[in-house]
Amino acid sequence: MSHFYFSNTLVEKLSTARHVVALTGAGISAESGIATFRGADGIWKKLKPEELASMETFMCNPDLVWEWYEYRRKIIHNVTPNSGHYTLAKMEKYYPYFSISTQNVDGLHFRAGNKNVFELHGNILRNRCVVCGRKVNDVEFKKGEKIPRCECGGMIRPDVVWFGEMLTPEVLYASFEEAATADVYFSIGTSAVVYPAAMLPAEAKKNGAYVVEINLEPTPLSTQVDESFLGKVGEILPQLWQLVEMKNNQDCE
Ligand code: BJW
Ligand code: ZN
Repeated sequence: MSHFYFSNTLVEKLSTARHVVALTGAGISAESGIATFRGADGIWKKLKPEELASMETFMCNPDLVWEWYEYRRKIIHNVTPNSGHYTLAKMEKYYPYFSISTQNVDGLHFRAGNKNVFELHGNILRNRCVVCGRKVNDVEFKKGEKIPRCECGGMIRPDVVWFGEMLTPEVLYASFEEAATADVYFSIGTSAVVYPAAMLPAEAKKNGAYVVEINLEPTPLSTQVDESFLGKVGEILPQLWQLVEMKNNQDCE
């Protein structure tokens, strides 16, 4: 376990902030055992999911896309949240206003106990009809079987956001609102290359938030933030939060 140095400024800002927001990406779930998309061992190195996660591929080859999602669902089903997720759950309890805008579709923030979560790219555990949009939860697909169909005849697809598709407007609007009003904004475990999510930290900064990045490696965002920590979120965030809790306990004495 590495030990990190945190500035007094950051600890002070976190202990006095009223509104804290975190943008999260695949990196926060990596320590739970879910592969990231673009990191060193990212799944997209082998499978080119930029192509898999598209309506075009789904329409041409729905079996392949369903197979990929069923594979990932099984993994997600068998993992648990990690210390990064649990620290964000503690933070939600502490602040008057706290939210997460997540690009992850794995639902682990909810499983860790967070309630105020905006799922920018949907949720892999849900499905919907490509024709009428009806939400369908319990469908299974096994290799070699027919693609699940809705009552209306349309194909069922995972309820996630693929490239070229609009994010749910209410979720996107709320995430921008949260960014624009945050005192401290975290960008955690995201390569910050997928838009419009990648615009959120800049929106926060423009509106006066103190912006903090946590990632294994530098990203296009790193030079724009107030503080950048290179390492595992499951180590950095609990250590930082412990300092904030210690400071608050001292201030109460
Ligand atoms: C750790 C760690 C540890 C590891 N601790 N860190 C503006 C400019 C340019 C392009 C566009 C633009 N606006 C829109 C676009 C197009 C496109 C886009 O962004 N393309 C770019 C790639 C160039 N965007 C879209 O199409 C979006 N829609 C849209 O904009 O609609 C409007 C519109 C529509 C039509 C016409 C015109 C406008 C939709 C984007 C949907 C993205 N969907 C996916 C798949 C979701 C479903 C699924 O899961 O299957 O979302 S793609 C994939 O990338 C997934 C992720 O949520 C997303 C982001 O990835 P993330 O989370 O950052 O993961 P990684 O793997 O990239 O990074 C992990 C990081 O963690 C790494 O940095 C590691 O170092 C780090 N890490 N372990 C800390 N332990
Ligand atoms: Zn339908």
